[in-house]
Amino acid sequence: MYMSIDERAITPIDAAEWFKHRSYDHAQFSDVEELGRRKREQNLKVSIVLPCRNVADTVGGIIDEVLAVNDRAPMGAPLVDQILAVDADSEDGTMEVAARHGAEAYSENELLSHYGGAHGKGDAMWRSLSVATGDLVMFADADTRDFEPQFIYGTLGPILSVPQVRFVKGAFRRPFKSSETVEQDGGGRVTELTTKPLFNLFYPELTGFVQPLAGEFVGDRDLFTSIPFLTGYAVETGIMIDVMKKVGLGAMAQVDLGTRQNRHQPLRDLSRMSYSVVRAVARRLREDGRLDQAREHNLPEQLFQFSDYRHAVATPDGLQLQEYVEELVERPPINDVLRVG
Ligand SMILES: Nc1nc2c(ncn2[C@@H]2O[C@H](COP(=O)(O)OP(=O)(O)OP(=O)(O)O)[C@@H](O)[C@H]2O)c(=O)[nH]1
Ligand SMILES: [Mg+2]
Repeated sequence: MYMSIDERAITPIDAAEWFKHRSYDHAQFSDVEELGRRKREQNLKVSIVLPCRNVADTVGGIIDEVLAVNDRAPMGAPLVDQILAVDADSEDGTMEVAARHGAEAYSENELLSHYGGAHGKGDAMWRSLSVATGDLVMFADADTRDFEPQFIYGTLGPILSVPQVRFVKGAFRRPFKSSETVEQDGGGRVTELTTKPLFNLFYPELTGFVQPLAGEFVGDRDLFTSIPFLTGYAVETGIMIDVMKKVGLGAMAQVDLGTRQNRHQPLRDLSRMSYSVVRAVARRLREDGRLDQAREHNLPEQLFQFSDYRHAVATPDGLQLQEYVEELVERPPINDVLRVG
């Protein structure tokens, strides 16, 4: 039990400060033997959860990669002790593939079944906590084509090596591949167009995260079991906000995992995904009484006029936090102006 999670001093730190001290690179943790020893010293077990919906073509390779990393760890100290695939009753044979490659495969609907049928990705992740036994729980999307070993050791690296760190989010470049071209950073459109602008406005502490919606992250089981989970695609947004409230930004980290290519959904499907993110943020704001405040114009005027836009990005030279000054001025109805003249 991490007794200190609730009591841990929550020191509010600025996103730029945080970015400097809590951004890591997977290469810092490539000594898998050393990482395995650290894990053994701390007597920690690790579960990895793969939420799956029609990923028969990718999930097997990901499980193989996890097992290959385990083979590089010291005898008796694998990095990952339990591999869980939590499947949306996919019709493409995902469950069978996952089980054949060595995962414990569950239907999301059979876990905590008294809650009825599962509501999307977030619900599957939440239900997986009822069967995840590790002290640390790592999540990873199961639709990644180029799943590399560093996705495992890179994500686990900071949490196994830096005592203050209790939550680690993956960061990466996301190319956008169309039939003819590859645009190096064209992926992650919901993140760029919805999450980052919303965080800039309402949760500036979180603006240092390059991929706040990444499905690759790890945290203490005690942490994940003590926060609510939003269902569907709202889950990552909710976790970011709730983890920050629970353990503070200083206990969160990000790690550059390189490049990640996954399936791209059509733009019109992203609109709904975007809406999930907006709803997650609105829900938290309402709970904190901040939506009403905004309506009463109690937010500082300055926020509406001058606002630095912080943009965390992964580049060929590593992670960077760029800052732009965005001025938003409201002109009065021009009738009012012209009438005066
Ligand atoms: N169990 C379960 N898994 C899901 C569900 N929806 C999505 N997933 C899985 O969750 C992971 C991420 O879902 P995606 O739909 O790829 O979402 P995304 O990666 O944010 O979106 P893209 O950028 O379009 O890939 C994948 O492994 C999916 O198979 C669901 O309803 N239930
Ligand atoms: Mg995906």
